[in-house]
Amino acid sequence: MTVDVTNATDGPAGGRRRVRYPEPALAARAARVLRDNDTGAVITAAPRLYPHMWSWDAAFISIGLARLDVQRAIAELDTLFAAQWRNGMVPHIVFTENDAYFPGPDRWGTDEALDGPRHVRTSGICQPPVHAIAVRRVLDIARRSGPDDRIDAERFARRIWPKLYAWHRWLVEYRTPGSSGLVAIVHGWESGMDNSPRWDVPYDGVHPGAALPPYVRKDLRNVGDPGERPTDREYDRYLWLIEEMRRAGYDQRKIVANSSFLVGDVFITALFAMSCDVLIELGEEFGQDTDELHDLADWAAKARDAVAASCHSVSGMARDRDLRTNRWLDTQTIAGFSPLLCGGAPDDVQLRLLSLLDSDRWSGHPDLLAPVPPSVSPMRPGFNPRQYWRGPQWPVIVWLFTWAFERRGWHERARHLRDGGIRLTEDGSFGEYFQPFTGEPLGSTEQSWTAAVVLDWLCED
Ligand code: 2M8
Repeated sequence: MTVDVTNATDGPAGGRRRVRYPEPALAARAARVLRDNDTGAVITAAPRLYPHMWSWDAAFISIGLARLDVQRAIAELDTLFAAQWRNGMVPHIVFTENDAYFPGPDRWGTDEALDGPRHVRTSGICQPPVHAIAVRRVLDIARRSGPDDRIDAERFARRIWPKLYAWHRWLVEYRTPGSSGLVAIVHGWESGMDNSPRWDVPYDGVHPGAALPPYVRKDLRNVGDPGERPTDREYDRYLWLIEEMRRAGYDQRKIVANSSFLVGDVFITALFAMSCDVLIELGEEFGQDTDELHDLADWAAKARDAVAASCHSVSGMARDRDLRTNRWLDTQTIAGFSPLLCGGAPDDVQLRLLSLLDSDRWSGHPDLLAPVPPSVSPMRPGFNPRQYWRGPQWPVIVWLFTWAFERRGWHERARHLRDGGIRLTEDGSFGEYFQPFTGEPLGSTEQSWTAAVVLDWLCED
């Protein structure tokens, strides 16, 4: 589909009666969101709530951008990787000059960190490693769009490959402690699913000290209802973990050894396995060093094994592991389906997961507006259809499943999810997340990554 931005007529977005934009108009609106959120230097994650560049948002955004302008997509990923830390970490936020978000760079205090970049200010943690997937997608789109785009994207893929490898190596060297083989996070924000019930038990072990400097939240100014965002109690814990890291001078070894939160994240581990596969394919194509390709194959195999080993013996759902207490964390969240993303689980487990995903506990719940999985099962006690990662549906997560299912050869399933994703987002609000029963957009509207994945779906061949 050719996207005509002049088709982006203004109209009600997410009002009382849900509008349904036809696909060309929806694509045009999505394109306009990306254009409007472009500061010239970066595309912000959202216009008001998130006025900076976020790591995994930038990856998804580059995929949507590639549908409009391959050069701009490449520039976005180049900007993110220019902020890569010397040890290989890709930071979760690259800050712009805008000070409307808290915690900003002063609170993170990474300027003195030994490994941090010097020319730009960043946060001191990371986010899920989906960047190789984005590079692959940008390259594939560019190859279909014309010879100039193809040449540029191939040069770019070759150039960024060593940076991606260094990023993956960092995750293995610093973030795969202990014997579970799961990639560990030291803050719920690293998972991207900030206040998911996945983290409730480990956060119980985080006790903000009296030394927590006072702070004022800014996020609540930018959402209609504070109930859509994490609570103040949760924020105290988020901020306390930052305090701990600051005191450790952002030294990863110290943080992993001592921080009050250390969890093996099964969803990140599955994404890591898939991203390593993609990096191998790209590396083979562009003649990268065979030792490095072997490393990636080894890391992917170990990550897959770790995901498979985490599966619950009855439900089959994959589990995170609290690495401070050495306990599995049993929660009914979307992360439980991680083996469907990366594969590697025994056939019977995979079949159980597929039928669970289709059941009324998940995508087949009769009251869903769109048949795509919510962040938490609507049948789970504590499911909250409006609050952040505790129930709503997230288009980017749906995109990840469509991408993985397509790659696994499950075309019909991928198409079904993609259609559900369009149904969810066709109101043209590009909500950050959606109330699963009504389709009401929640959190921010004009969220860049939502616009990006919708564009990618709509422009698919
Ligand atoms: C949300 O996270 C930030 C903190 O990183 C926040 O709530 O302030 C999450 O949904 C995260 O996954 C996302 O990358 C970020 C920007 O969209 O917002």
